[in-house]
Amino acid sequence: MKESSLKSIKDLPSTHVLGPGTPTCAGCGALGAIKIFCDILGEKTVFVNAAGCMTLLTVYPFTPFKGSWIYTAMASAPAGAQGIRDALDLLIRKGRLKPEEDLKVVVLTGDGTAYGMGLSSTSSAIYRGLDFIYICYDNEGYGNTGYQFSAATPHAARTATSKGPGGYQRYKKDLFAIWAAHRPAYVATVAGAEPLDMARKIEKAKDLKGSKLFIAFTPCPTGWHFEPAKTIEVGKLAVKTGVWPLKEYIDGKVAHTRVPLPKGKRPLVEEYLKIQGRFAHLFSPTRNEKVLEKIQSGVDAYWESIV
Ligand SMILES: Cc1ncc(C[n+]2csc(CCOP(=O)(O)OP(=O)(O)O)c2C)c(N)n1
Ligand code: SF4
Ligand SMILES: [Mg+2]
Repeated sequence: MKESSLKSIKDLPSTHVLGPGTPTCAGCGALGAIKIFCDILGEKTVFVNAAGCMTLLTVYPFTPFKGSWIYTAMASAPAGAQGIRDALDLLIRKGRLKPEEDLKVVVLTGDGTAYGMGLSSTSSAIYRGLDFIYICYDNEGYGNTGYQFSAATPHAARTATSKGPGGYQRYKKDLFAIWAAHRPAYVATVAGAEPLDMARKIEKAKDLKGSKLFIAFTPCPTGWHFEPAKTIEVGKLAVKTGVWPLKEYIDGKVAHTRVPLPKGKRPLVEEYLKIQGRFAHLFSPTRNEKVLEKIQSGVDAYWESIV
């Protein structure tokens, strides 16, 4: 695998595919992450977009995506992608489309679809070896419908459907492990707050044949209850505290692309939690040491298991 030509964030291409005037909330982390995907993948793309906040970017007859865009139901985006891939292959085989005019098929969904409703059709698509890119922007809840919990919601977070004193009682699914277990061409976790790491991974994977999957950590000021100006800070803290590991799966192996400082030197997870209103009940009116300790030890155990 050749070394990335991207040495700093100044090297990132900007095609300004997405920009001001888009109908998302101020500080939307998903928008920033998707812009980087668009900039690196270029215009020769078909976005297959399941219902979610990012669907609102396209309001007929306008779209900020420079390639093509199609809407699908939450459960069936990879099935839609299969149809488009088959149609493109057929057109090329019949000589009605030149191979150099081929388009990349890119599924774009939120975590509600990727971790839950669309997991079955995704599993089947990877199993069939569908040549596509799947981008999940993970805002850890059903943002578009008022921020209900999803299978990506972290333990103890408050959402519109986990308002009780303890917040969400279940645990976030390990989607990276689920996808990697299918042995696809590529899987990565990325974060909008770490654009260079993200851009290098997209650049590395975009021309691989087969299923290529990205789970993008995308803070959501509206659902997570923090100031829109803090989106990057929240994202960076998730990486620095070890909450969001940056890693990739390729050729059957998992490698971490960023390893946080060792325990004792890295910031405590509570630095990340306390700047978000969805975890405010862990700090006020009294600190919930038991839950804070449980979350911290879960993160520590993860890094002990791999370093
Ligand atoms: C089968 C189905 N159930 C419910 C909805 C309503 N709905 C539209 S968007 C959405 C939330 C999707 O959550 P996610 O995939 O995480 O994307 P986000 O809204 O967070 O961007 C829901 C539940 C729907 N479109 N289809
Ligand atoms: S609810 Fe969250 S993910 Fe959706 S547009 Fe607003 S900030 Fe972005
Ligand atoms: Mg979501």
